[in-house]
Amino acid sequence: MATSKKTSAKTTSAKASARNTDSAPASPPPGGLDDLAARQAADTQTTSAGIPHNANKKAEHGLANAKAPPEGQHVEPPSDLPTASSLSEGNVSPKTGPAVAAGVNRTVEPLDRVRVNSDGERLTTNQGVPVADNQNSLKAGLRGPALLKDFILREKITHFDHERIPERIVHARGSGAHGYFEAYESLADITRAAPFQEKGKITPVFVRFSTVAGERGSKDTARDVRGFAVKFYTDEGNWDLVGNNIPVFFIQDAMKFPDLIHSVKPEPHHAMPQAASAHDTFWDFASLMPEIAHMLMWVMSDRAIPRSYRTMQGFGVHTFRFVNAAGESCFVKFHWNPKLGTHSLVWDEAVKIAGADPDYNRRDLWEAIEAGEYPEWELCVQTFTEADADRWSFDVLDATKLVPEELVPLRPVGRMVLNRNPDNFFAETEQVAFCAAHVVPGIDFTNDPLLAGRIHSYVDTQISRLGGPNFHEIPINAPVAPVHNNQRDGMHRQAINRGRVAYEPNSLGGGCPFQAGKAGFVSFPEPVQQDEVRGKPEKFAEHYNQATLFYDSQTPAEQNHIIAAFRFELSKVTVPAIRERMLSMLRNVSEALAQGVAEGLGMRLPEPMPRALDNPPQPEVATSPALSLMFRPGEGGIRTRKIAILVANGIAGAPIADLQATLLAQGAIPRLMAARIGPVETSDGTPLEADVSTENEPGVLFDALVLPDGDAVVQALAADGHTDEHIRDQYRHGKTLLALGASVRLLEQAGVPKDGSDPGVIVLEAGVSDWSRFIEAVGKHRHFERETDPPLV
Ligand code: HDE
Repeated sequence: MATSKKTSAKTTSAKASARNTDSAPASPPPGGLDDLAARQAADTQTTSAGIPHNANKKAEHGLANAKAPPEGQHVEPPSDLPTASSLSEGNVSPKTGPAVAAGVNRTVEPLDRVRVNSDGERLTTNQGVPVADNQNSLKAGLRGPALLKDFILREKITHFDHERIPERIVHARGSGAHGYFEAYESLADITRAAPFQEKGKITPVFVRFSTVAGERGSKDTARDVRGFAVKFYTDEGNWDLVGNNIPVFFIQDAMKFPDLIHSVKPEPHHAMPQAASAHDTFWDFASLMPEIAHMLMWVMSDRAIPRSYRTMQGFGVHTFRFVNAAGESCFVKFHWNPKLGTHSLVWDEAVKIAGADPDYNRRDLWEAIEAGEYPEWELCVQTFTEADADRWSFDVLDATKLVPEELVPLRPVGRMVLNRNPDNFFAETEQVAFCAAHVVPGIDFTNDPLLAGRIHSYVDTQISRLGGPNFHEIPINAPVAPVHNNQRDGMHRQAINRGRVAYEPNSLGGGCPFQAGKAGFVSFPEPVQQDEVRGKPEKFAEHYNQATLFYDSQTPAEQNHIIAAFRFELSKVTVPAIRERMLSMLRNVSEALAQGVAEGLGMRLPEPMPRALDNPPQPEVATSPALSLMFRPGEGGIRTRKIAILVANGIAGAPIADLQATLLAQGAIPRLMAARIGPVETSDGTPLEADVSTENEPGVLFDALVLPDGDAVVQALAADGHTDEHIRDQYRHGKTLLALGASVRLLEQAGVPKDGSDPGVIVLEAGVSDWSRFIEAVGKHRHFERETDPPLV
């Protein structure tokens, strides 16, 4: 009797105390009560008692922990009551929904959770209030003053007022797409990174291509390095490979990045020029930074004016580390090779396209994906050991150096396919936040001093661009891997974290979320035992060997383009001393290059620039064919090539229709071009319709040109100045021309040689409809063998 009294007194007291949030009895509450609050107290006590002390504390010290940290202590609570935010979480409404299940974080669920489809829906305000009239503001009388209480107008205008966010400091102009990465094989022996653990493993990706210097609305075809940033949504968190289309960089140390960017951006006093390096401040800086020599070779080459994002390589640039499950590491360099091969524009063409279609590369990417011509790249790695790196004449921590493929061949490890355009440019492409610090278990950094600055910079810049610390919750940035931590609050917080525990270690949350131990990201324990200094390693002082390697590995046409690019850029410099300094630098790269540029500028060659290193080491490799754009012609063929077929009234329609159908069947985009869009009168009654005009899509936007047969047509085209311009541009830019029958006159009029020696100028007799030579010539991309400087036409 006495016992039961005691029990019931304890029960009553437990129930009473469970209704307080600020104190409780000294002894543990009894379990098994039918009272929710008291059960919560009891289960909380049981959970907390399950972690009587911090058993991991001892193991936190010493090297063993660094290599293999233990898993965090955690226990399973007897019910979900201890970790609940409140006892009222079971009261659900259409807004709250049910309580969240264990381990669930909806902020990382697939993007359909935030996608909006307004098909068939009525218009509402942001508060969900149906809008009756979207045409008129609220007024006191039809001709009266507008009223301040028009909350609908004010909400609409206020939102509009804030529709822009700051653009990226660099890489402001960009285009993105979704896709996937597929592993060819398991790389588990060298890395534990999730995308490489098994053959056929698919990892979703989002990719953004960009230019660097121009503002958000600048032209796509500026001479510039292109960003090639890939966000892998891996099972173990996001891995961002934030690379470029050029494998080396301008500078060696993050300390110089703001200087580099200030020099290339529009000059601060008058904000000119836009998206261009051809001005004093860039070349002033460049000519004082000899480590830039190698990168200058790449950006003055046609690599800096790609034909398409689909036809450019990508590179991780820095040396990274692969780390396997046993903690063993090797160095790794990443390469993306496009299936379509590497193809570029030529400068005169890039300049004209900038006016005709500033969205040239963006449009190309969008259209290819819409057409089901999914862009594809092969991911290749170069892996090597610390001992290999020590032997080489250059330092693998120096981002102005590459590892020649002759030293370490490329190993293909998977492919990336871009198969989905974004639903909304702003929500996805603009708000995506790449970060060089986003690595996953199995990928680690090296001590590259440029990379170190990047590990800091990206998060920092996003905090102001995207308005606070929670930009990782913007749907495009959220990982597909679960996210559980104690980071809380801040601007624009989306996640509603349950419960009262926001710290670790804890016992009240059963220890959760607990540290993953060696299943988590374990930094490679690179030994560091040196003095704290500001300085560069000795090998960083060699500035020219790889610039020479690059120049010497180019085909003659590519070398000529490099000379012409330097000539153009330096001719825009207004201070002769800067030109002179640049020429003296070029003499250390190649006498032929320096001589060519000097001639183009009407200058004498100055003395070579004094070198930072008196006795430079012998390079391992003198030429590397892989550095030429011509090395990777790709699959060839004419898929997605744009071909203009000129038409005019009076044309024989049948051969044109046949040619168009043949080209289309092979994946090209043949378009009928006339002075005006609309139906064309054909001599044989075949229905033809011009869908593009010489005015709305100038010829420079096409990869090839077809001139039609027929006296009347040729006469009409000969009388239109656009025809001449189109033919000349095609010829000058190395593109393929096909003249049918009488249209050979148009070639003559434009001054194009048609002696049969140029495989890209094809003349077919009237009535001949064998298109194979034309198709083969278009597949070659360009016919540089016809090039002269200055151009013939
Ligand atoms: Fe970047 N870079 N970078 N960079 N970078 C940015 O981050 C920075 C460097 C690259 O499509 C910024 O979100 C520093 C090398 C790409 O959104 C910023 C240094 C390489 C993109 C930044 C470098 C890159 C960026 C600007 C020297 C090639 C665009 C906006 C230490 C391996 C990603 C942003 C996208 C963007 C800093 C050098 C590639 C300011 C400090 C080398 C592709 O954080």
